[in-house]
Amino acid sequence: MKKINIGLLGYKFMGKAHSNAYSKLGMFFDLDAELVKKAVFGRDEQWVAAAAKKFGWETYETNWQKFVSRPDLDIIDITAPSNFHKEAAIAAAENNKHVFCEKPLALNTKDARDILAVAKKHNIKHQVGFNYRFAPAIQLAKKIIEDGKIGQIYHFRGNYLQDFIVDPTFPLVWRLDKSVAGSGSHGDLGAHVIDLARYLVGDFKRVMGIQKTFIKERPIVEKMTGLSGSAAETAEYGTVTVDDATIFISEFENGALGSFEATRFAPGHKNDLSFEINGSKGSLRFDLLRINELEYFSRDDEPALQGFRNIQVTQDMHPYAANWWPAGHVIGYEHTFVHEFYEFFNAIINNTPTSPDFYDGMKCCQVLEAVEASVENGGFVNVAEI
Ligand code: SOE
Repeated sequence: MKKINIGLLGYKFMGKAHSNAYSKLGMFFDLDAELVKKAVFGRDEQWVAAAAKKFGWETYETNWQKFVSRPDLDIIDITAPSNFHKEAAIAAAENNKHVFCEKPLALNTKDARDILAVAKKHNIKHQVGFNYRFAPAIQLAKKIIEDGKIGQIYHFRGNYLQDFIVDPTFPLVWRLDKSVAGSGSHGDLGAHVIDLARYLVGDFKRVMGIQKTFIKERPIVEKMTGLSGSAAETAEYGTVTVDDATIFISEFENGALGSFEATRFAPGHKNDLSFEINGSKGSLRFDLLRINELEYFSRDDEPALQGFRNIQVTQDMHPYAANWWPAGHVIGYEHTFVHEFYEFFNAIINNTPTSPDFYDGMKCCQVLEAVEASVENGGFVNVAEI
């Protein structure tokens, strides 16, 4: 059987999620290839060696140029912070590797376009890590919409709420540094909701937003771990250069209206992505905290019996469900990564298109940037002008 050798760049939160997905994929899904966890890259030898051992990678590298040009690697999977995406993705594509890259694809639309151009030139397969598209409930929502069951879409209402930085003494981790992350809640959380809206409703026409950084100075971080970090009690304070919260409204090309909120200042909400879509014939509701469920309201139901029905998306006929457990045995967050990689590797093996690809990654950056331009200059910004 053909082997596909994977190179993983980065080994923290997303590196762990991806490593886990690679381990599970072959056990639950049939792929016409054997996936090999060949090499992991990290700058610090002690840490990357430990991660390689723990996550099951055969080898590790500490020199990224050497890593992306290793002849024994077929794909490069980028899970490093966003400011490294462009350099790494372009170098990998120039070495004719297929590239998977975490979201947001780049710090800005121009960089995203540059990455897309190189990927196209080298004719590699490319995909962006919008993993929530691959929750079975989202796939079912897509099918319901495509089958015309909620009719013409009028509204998309989406939120992504977290609270992990609400404490003003939470340190200045890389996610709060614009030069590393590109933006704050907007690009980290909002990017997922924007992508889901594009996937389910269609392209954005114009946007208008407002952003706020509630806590402008934070203790300088000493050690970063996953999302979090620690600072010395005597630490000096540095400036937060990203948004803590972004809210925007939009009009889609098809005439639907959207409203979006992304914040890390919503106490009680640890990781809560939710949306509602309203159409001429019905509505859909999803909440990540109830990832196995999709709510559907149909105006075609008998009037006296109308109401939101709660579909448990865990039966064999539901997307991906048959690959896991018998009906009703729920799945979770980590399974979305297994599904996205199943699609990515199938596209490589069968030479079919990937989705969401770097074009989708670029389109998301374009919406992010249009919102920022609107915050800066006021009023609506046409997304196509970015
Ligand atoms: C942290 O805010 C984070 O892990 C994001 O980086 C992810 O993309 C999101 O899925 C969950 O929250």
